[in-house]
This record gives sequence, C-alpha cells and structure tokens, in this order.
Amino acid sequence: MSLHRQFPPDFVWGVATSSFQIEGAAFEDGKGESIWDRFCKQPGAIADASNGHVACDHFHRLDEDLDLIASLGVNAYRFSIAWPRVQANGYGEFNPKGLDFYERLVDGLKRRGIQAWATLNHWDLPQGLQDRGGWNDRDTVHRFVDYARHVQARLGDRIAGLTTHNEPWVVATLGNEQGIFAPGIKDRKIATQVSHHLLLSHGLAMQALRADGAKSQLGIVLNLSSWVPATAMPADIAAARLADAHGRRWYTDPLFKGSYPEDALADLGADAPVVQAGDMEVIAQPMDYLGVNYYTRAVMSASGEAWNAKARGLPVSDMDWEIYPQGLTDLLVGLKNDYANLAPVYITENGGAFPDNQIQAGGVQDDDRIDYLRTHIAAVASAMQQGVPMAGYMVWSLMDNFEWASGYLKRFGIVHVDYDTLARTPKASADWYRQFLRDWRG
Ligand code: GBH
Repeated sequence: MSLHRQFPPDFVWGVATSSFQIEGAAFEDGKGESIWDRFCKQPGAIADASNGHVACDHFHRLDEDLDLIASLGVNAYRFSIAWPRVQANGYGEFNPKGLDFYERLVDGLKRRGIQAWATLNHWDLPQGLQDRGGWNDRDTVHRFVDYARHVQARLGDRIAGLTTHNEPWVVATLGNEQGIFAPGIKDRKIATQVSHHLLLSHGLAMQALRADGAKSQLGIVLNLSSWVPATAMPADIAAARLADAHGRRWYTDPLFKGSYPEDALADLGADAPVVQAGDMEVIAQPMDYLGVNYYTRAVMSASGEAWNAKARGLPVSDMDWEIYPQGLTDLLVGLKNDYANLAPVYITENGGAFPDNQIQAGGVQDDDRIDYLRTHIAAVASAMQQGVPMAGYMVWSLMDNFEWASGYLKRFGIVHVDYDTLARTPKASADWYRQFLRDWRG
C-alpha cells in the first residue's frame, strides 16, 4: 500500500520551528534577554560566533511565513513562545506587546485553517530567572506556572496543542551538565535537579491549566532515541540499558509511572535530585499526548567509546548523526510495550541537516532529505501498524535556522534561507512534502 494511504484522515501533519531559532528581533517591543542571548556571547560557544539577533527575521516576516506554511498543505504548525518576550525577566510584569505577536501568529494560522501547536519553553529561559538560579531553583517552577497560565488566558482558545517543555533532557544534560548549551553549567548535581524541576513545573502547569479550563490538548515533548548495544557482549548490553535509563526512562517513568528509574537513581548516587513529598504524583498527571523528537539511534558500549557511524561507513547527516529510520519504529514500539497508559504520540520533530551543496539554478535539490523524510514517515506507519497510538508527524524544520551551538552552519529546513537577503526558497523536499500531503488528502 502506498505510504500516504497508511495514515488516517485525521492525522496531524506539520512543520516545526522554535522562537530563538527563527524570530530575531531579540530586543524589540520590550523583549528581555534570554539565556541563549547571553550564552551566544561566550567565546567559542557557537561554531560561527553568531547569535539570534536577526536569525530568520521571522518576527518581521510573519505574514510571508504564514503563507509559506499554508503553501505546504500542512494542517498544523508547531512553534514556541519566547518567555522573555512575554515577561522580560520571567517574574514581575507581563509584556502585552510580546503576546501581541503570538496572537497575530495564532490568528493567522486560524484564518488559514492550520492548527496552532505552541511550546511554552523551547530553552530560551529569561536571563533574569537564570540570575536567580534558573531551573535549579524551585521558585522557577512557580514562575513557569504563572507564565503558562498567562499565555493560556490570552491565547488558549485558539491553540490546538500546548506543550510545556521541549526536550527537558537537553536543558538538563547539555545545558547544565555538559555545558555545551545555555546556560553553560557543568555540574551533574545541578543538572538532575534541573530535570526534576522541569518535570515538576510540567505537572503543576498541567494541573493549573486544566483548573483554568484548558481547551487545548496538553503534553510535553521529549527527545528520544533508540539505545542499543554495540555488540552482544553483556557489558555493552548493560551500558545501553543504563543509557536508556538516563536518556528516556528518566523522563517517561515519572510521567507515566510516577517514579524515577531505580537503575538511574543508583548510578547517580549523591547526584540524585531532591524530591519533595507529592512531587511525583504531580508529575504523573495524565497527558493528552506525548510529543517525541527523533533524529538518530544511540549505539552504546561499555568502554564508553563513542560510536562513529561515519567512520563505519554508515549513512549520516551533516550533524554526523546516523540515519537510522528503524530506530524510530523500535523506539515507538518500545514506548507502547513499556507503558500501558501511553498517551497518543505525535512525532513533534524529525528531519535532517544536509549541506547546501545541491543549490542549482532552480533551487535546492535535497534528495537526501527527501529520503530521510520518506523513510522516517514509513517508520511511523510501521509503528502504527504495530499498535502504537500515533496521532501526528511534524518535520524539523520549516526553514533553515539558528542551529544552537552549530550557529547557522547546519541547515535543517525544507525551505532554504539565504542569510544575506533572508529570502526563503522551498527546497525539493518541500515540494515532495506538499505532494505527499496532497496524495494523502486524496
Ligand atoms: C532538537 O534537539 C531541538 O528541539 C531543535 O531545536 C533542534 O534544532 C533540532 O533538534 C536539531 O538539532 O549528540 O551525536 O549523540 C535535538 C537534540 C539531537 C540531542 C540528537 C541528542 C543525539 C546525537 N538531540 N542528539 S549525539
């Protein structure tokens, strides 16, 4: 059966972006500094020494970008709201002008018949809160709940899906343990406390938003992989299991079972987070959906040696991440097997960075990206056939953008962005996605 026929008529198809990566207008209309604005100033932090001051200038090109999204034929658009735009310091006064922008965005989507999927935290925490300890400080949890309620009060009636956090693992581990992302802290004890506070703020926000009469579907987005051993040796199998505990079950167990995994806790020892009575029950609020971001699998060995897919001649993207669609099916089926109460699942990000060396007279012929998308969408179909409750799929990303520590050097878009002129040009993959969706609609 052809691929598009394998998806039901109510399936949600989208493209995804995030505020810091596309908006620019970093200090306009009262926007405060975010931890990423600050982190970009740290020498060596960003590969091309760039920042988010202009990015794709989406803030000033909203209408053009809305038309672009509509031209793809998607029925959903996933974006994020920059907290420091809505509340400069993350505490104190809210800035109505900040929400004006997102109101124009959701109204523009509504006019075009496209569902709005909004994420409240895609990493750009107000620097004002970081100065008070950031996610390591339990008070930030309550500041987040206030911010979430404020956004819902103004826009909630026009948002189909509201996501508390994007990839808490990245914030905790890359931001606070490895220090390669903002805020650039290298402390495992802090990182685990950060992860706990992110989860707690998710649960408290879910409760508060529902008490306020939420009209949107509420959930969280996790970056998940398929953790597999490099060999059949017991030590490698154990290493893969522990990596799965830290990377996946650390988040999915609290959300669906109300507890942290014992093996990860034992491994953390004194670095385990401080958990107060009642926290775990709050985190385990039933969710309307789980968002999953998938890019690659993770191959683990007991030696700790990194798996170099490229050196092994395996297919990789421009991030050097292995292209492994089967890992997406394995991951999804694993979630269904591990959690009887699993919520409907949306793939909220999937896509690949590919170098821009295929620019031709007519545009960008990114066949490798088309292959990536087609094979991963097929992997979703396969999971669905195996009983995983799949509800949607969103491509990362609508357009080339600020790829965090890689700056503007890595391109994930199905639309090309010329960073001199800021012109947008759909790549062949955008045409492919449009045609795929046309076929699916029938
Ligand atoms: C997502 O992060 C973000 O939500 C999005 O903003 C970003 O632009 C996009 O992906 C592309 O990066 O490091 O070799 O072990 C994804 C972050 C990517 C972190 C895969 C873990 C594992 C590969 N994750 N990564 S490796």
